Amino acid sequence: MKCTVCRGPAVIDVRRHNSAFCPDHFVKHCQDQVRKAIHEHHMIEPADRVLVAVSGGKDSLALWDLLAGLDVTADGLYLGLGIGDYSDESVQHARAYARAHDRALHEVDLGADLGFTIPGAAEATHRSPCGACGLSKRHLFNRFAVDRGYDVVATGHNLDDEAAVLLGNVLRWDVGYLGRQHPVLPASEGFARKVKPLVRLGEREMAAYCVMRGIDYQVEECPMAVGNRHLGYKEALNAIEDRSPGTKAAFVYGFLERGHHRFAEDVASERSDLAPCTSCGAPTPDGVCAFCKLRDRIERAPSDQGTS
Ligand code: Q46
Ligand code: ZN
Ligand code: ZN
Repeated sequence: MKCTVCRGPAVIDVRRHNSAFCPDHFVKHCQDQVRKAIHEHHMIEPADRVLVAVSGGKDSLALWDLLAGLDVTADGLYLGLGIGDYSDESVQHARAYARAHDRALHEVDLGADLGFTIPGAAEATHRSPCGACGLSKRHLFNRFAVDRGYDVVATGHNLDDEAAVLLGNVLRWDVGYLGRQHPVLPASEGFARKVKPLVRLGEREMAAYCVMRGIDYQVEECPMAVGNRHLGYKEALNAIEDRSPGTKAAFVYGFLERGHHRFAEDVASERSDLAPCTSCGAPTPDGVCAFCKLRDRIERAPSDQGTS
């Protein structure tokens, strides 16, 4: 296998691009895809202050590294979810990267700073851990960015993630989620801009990128993900992609080009009907925001569940 660019020995093939790359040109391929995504969707302007949501996994560390390679200086924010050894190890990877590359890493710990953990929240609310986790991440990353003057929150969602979420939304025809599924959510009163610069790169490419750049990352999957719907969609899409390389990209890019605007109008007015949460001040349609309601439910649950 030879590098498509320089004809030197290739170490990875990218079937959807019908290409193979040596290490140097693979890194360049990843940078090109991120640059293209940023440019195409107007994700980041030169003067923006950028906050990367860092989990310690391959995607977020690769994103942080790729942004630096494109001269986008970004700080990181690690959110401690309290998921046992998985969280304990993840934060070590995030800190090690920050130390080695001299980057600022902020940390917020759900247990120490907010009094609950994700397993505790799941138990107290009898709901899936991922529901409480996603809600907490969205709320806390945004709040941190707004409070500290960051313009943009960048997350490591990759092409596989976006394809799996899109498949789930289409299978249920969830038009609200389809209207909000986009690599850029613009800023508005109380919200920083949210961007997904890895939307043109797959999971396998991100793992390979970390290996080639010598980035040590959390290789374990979150134990709470086992058996969730999202993983099932990823497996189904992988089976299709295996037979027809390029299907995931066609699915996601085709939606963004030709489908998204049909659903976006329905949700366009959503953000104009918000008022500050009476408890924390975050914009919400309901008086008290979903995050404060979650915390309230956890606090009311029988003791010994909130911080387990
Ligand atoms: S971290 Fe959180 Fe994921 Fe773990 S609990 Fe679910 S949502 S699976 S990206
Ligand atoms: Zn090459
Ligand atoms: Zn609130």
